[in-house]
Amino acid sequence: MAKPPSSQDELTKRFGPHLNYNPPGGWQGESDKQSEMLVKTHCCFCGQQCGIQLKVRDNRVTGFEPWEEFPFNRGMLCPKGVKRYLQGNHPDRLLDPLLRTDEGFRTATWDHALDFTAHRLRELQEKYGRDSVAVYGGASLTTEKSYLMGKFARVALGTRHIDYNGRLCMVSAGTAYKGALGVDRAPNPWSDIAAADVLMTIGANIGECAPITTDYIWRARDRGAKLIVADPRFTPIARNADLFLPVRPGTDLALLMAILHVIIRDGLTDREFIDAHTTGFEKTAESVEAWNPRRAAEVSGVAPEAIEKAAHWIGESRRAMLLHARGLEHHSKGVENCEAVVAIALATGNIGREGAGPVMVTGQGNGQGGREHGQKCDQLPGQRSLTDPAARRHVAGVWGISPDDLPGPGYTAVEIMNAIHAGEIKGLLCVCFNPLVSLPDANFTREALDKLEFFGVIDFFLSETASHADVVLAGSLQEEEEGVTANVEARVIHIQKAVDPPGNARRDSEIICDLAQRLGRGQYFPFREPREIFEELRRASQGGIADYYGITYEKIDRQMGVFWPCPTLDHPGTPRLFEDGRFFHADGKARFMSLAWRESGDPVDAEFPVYLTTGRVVSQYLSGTQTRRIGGLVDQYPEPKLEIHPRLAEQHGINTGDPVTVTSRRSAITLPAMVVRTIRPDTVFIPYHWPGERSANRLTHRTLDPRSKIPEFKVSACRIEKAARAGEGS
Ligand SMILES: Nc1nc2c(c(=O)[nH]1)N[C@H]1C(S)=C(S)[C@@H](COP(=O)(O)OP(=O)(O)OC[C@H]3O[C@@H](n4cnc5c(=O)[nH]c(N)nc54)[C@H](O)[C@@H]3O)O[C@H]1N2
Ligand SMILES: Nc1nc2c(c(=O)[nH]1)N[C@H]1C(S)=C(S)[C@@H](COP(=O)(O)OP(=O)(O)OC[C@H]3O[C@@H](n4cnc5c(=O)[nH]c(N)nc54)[C@H](O)[C@@H]3O)O[C@H]1N2
Ligand code: SF4
Ligand SMILES: [Mo]
Repeated sequence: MAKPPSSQDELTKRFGPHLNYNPPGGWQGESDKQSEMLVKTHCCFCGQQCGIQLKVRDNRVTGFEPWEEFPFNRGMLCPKGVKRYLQGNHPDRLLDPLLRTDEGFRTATWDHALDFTAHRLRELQEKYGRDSVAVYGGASLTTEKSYLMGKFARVALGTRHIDYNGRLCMVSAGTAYKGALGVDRAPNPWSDIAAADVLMTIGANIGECAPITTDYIWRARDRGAKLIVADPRFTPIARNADLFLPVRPGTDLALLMAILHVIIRDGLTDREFIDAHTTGFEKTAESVEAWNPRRAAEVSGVAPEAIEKAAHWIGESRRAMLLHARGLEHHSKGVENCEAVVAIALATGNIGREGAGPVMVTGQGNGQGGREHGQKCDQLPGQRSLTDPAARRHVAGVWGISPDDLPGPGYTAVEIMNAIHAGEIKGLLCVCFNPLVSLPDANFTREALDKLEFFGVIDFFLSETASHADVVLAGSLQEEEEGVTANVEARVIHIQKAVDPPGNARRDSEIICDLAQRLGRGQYFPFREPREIFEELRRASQGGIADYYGITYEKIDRQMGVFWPCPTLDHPGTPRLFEDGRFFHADGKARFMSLAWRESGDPVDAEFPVYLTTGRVVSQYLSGTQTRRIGGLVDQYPEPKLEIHPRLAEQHGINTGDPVTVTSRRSAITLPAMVVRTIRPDTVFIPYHWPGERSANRLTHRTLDPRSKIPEFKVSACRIEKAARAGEGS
């Protein structure tokens, strides 16, 4: 079947010029206080999940007010939170299901679209086997919807292939923490950050990507805390750092091993803690023995003196926290990188206390909750393992099926796309995921999508990926369905339904349950309201690691959030993990992992001598489907630019604004240069929020971390040259 092009321009041409939408009447809409209602809920974007009050009038979200009492952000919002309310009534909202015809998409009735979707999925399974269809979920979904996706794949479709976009995000951290500490969660509440004496951020652009966390760091700084920042770019938070470590992309492991080396060499370890609460220290110590600061400096580009200083500040402090995000984790050694951070915290006893701990900064809105209840290819609800017989029995019992009917672990997100490309997987249902923009090696992704015999999408906008679908089911925004999410601290919070979906769009969970019914499995999906899903989820998670049994919507409202684990109704929740010195492994001990250096999957050489790294800017969110449509955000950063250091720019005769062609081993794109002193001279940076010919992911590669299966978004090899004009080279 011929698939249409998916560039943004093409979409605009076909679906109207609404990409830069400013509402009539200004940002706040009209204000008729009489009929207005304020709904206390949360921002739909990043993992901070800031509290916000949405203004609602006539079943429409018309503006917002700060929610000063919500303890996490105390009324503060970043530019995306301020503008998020503009999505609901956006002219691009999908108001009906769309079916592909020979003339392009046509609106269809729900009956027709759902019948067609169920029929095609079953047809493919009958012809090619159950595992010939796969499901993609997403971590912007509420926890109820995430739970439903896992159950839908395994019970309604009976396929083992379900995974989600958090595979591109949190899994290196998750794998490392699960292995070392027995649990995949940031161990500390964010109030601990303000109480730390030494803070180190590693590969985390806090100012732009976790904006509210900046406030916690400033509170620590006000008390005299020291701040260390490790990043190839001098990001906004670095301006106030006491020590900046300009690490070369892909070399954090060398840097961290040397920090641990110095801590051990100089006797800064907490022997008592290590002996009482951990195993494996000697092997880890051995693995870093050769990594003295001089050797690490050669690999990482960070001066030996700076490494010594960082090691001493951390090792001499009883309140050190190490915060890391995707700059550390988007690597083919992303898991080892995180294991090194955890090892430094364990070796110095900086864990399980106020102001002390290794901390992953979760990215997506429900990045935490979305990875706890079964949409990961290897997990069941409650962060249980799909291969654990007891876990299978428990969850199958709650679901009313035999454990023998529960499929085993399936492919991860990139592996699913690889299997589609190879012709092994023939059908895909994609909810809340825009893989054409967000997976590495976008040309490969496009080829794969075009091979699908059936492709269904549930989204509220026609994303670039959705434009390749056979059927697009018009789903709901966060504020159109009640539920819970878990923020960056694992604080479970209550998303309120503010309005109904517009037009004929439907709540995501209704769509999934209706599909299950049409697949002949309706008896397992009797849910009319998210609350009913949550009640089942509580039981399915009971006794698991992420135990939600003691959480109710009412308790969340009373406490302004409940931190899991929360095993009983009278349990207050667990803001800080490991306070009793016990970790989540059977023996109660934390595990040191041995560390070993290896090169990235796409190394620089004479032909591709420059490091390319990719990431974010403050005003855009992920694949940009949402923020590229919001006026006031898109204006702040309307197109991707190439950040380049003056020294490298000069070598190529490049000035700010010049079109530059960036070529990697996969492809080439051309985009304007932005010459800045805030990046290493051997590295260039491109934000990845754009599709098509300006997509950073045309350049990236599909190397995965062997354990977490995360792609290596943070380091590719490239070469650059000044282009005659924009648009060349793609
Ligand atoms: N504005 C905005 N905020 C967001 C998002 C968004 O799209 N836009 N997305 C959310 C999501 S899902 C996520 S995952 C988070 C991501 O949050 P972050 O991980 O903080 O953001 P990134 O820009 O992906 O990368 C962070 C930093 O890593 C650096 N870096 C690159 N390579 C390396 C390396 O090899 N080592 C080290 N140490 N650093 C490196 C980059 O220069 C960058 O400053 O943000 C969340 N918040
Ligand atoms: N080069 C490069 N690539 C990257 C990264 C990078 O740093 N560099 N970062 C990676 C990371 S950390 C992440 S998290 C991924 C994210 O990548 P994606 O998950 O693909 O990004 P999103 O934009 O969140 O895509 C979600 C889609 O779901 C829709 N959606 C949002 N909320 C809902 C909902 O409630 N219901 C429904 N039905 N649909 C919804 C949105 O409209 C959008 O089309 O990108 C990854 N890709
Ligand atoms: S920091 Fe994150 S959750 Fe808070 S307003 Fe900004 S995007 Fe929304
Ligand atoms: Mo992410």
